[in-house]
Amino acid sequence: MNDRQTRMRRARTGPEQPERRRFLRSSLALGALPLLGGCSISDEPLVEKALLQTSRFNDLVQAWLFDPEQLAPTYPESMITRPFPFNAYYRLHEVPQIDGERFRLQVGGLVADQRPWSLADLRAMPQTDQVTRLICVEGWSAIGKWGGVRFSDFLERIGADLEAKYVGFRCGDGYYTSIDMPTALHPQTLLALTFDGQTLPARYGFPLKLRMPTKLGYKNPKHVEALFVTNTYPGGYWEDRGYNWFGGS
Ligand SMILES: Nc1nc2c(c(=O)[nH]1)N[C@H]1C(S)=C(S)[C@@H](COP(=O)(O)O)O[C@H]1N2
Ligand SMILES: [Mo]
Repeated sequence: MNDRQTRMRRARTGPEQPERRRFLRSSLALGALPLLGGCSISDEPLVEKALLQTSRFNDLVQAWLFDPEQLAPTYPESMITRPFPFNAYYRLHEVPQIDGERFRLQVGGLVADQRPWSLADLRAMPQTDQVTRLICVEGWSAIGKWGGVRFSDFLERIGADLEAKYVGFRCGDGYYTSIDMPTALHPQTLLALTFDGQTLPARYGFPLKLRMPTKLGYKNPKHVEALFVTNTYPGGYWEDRGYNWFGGS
């Protein structure tokens, strides 16, 4: 078999990582060039459109590269970053103070059981925790320990359509984001109720944060109040302002 045949076969049967990386690099270059060719740099709407198309193409490539069984690194508790950084689109004193007693998580869209969930209901589900690294595009990363309900367990429990494309999130501070279903079902994706063994503090997203070590910080919504399963692209706060939607790390 010649090189080209081997490559094509790998592409069909699921290539190993270096092959995938090379594909990623060349496809990004190929994706950008024809789109940008032929418009002057002063043609801003066109350039923006081309960049957006490239970013959406990048989403497809990242979704294709995503391995639902590949685990993100975990760390010993001694490596937890203290103090753990806070980040949001506003400053620390503006963090929403949510009443845990009155809190109900709303569940909607392509979901059989749309009953809202109290914190006690969520705490009664099987709990797990993990020490993982959060990577923020602003140029920092930090290791933390989050505990809570495995999100795949939760989605199964509410009778979510697991064939749907997206899970969208609305937050108590006006933030919103959405993720692909394969990432929602990843074994390390947690509906986090605790941080460092304690009730999730307000600054880290009380009462609920969706924690995914396979995605960049901005994809991890804090103060989650509602989630919905859908086939309609829901976007996100930073995604609608130009951040890449898939946002894998
Ligand atoms: N509700 C909400 N969730 C959010 C954000 C936000 O502003 N509001 N910022 C995101 C970004 S950009 C990052 S890096 C992480 C920071 O989480 P931390 O404060 O626990 O470090 O939260 C993410 N989730
Ligand atoms: Mo971030």
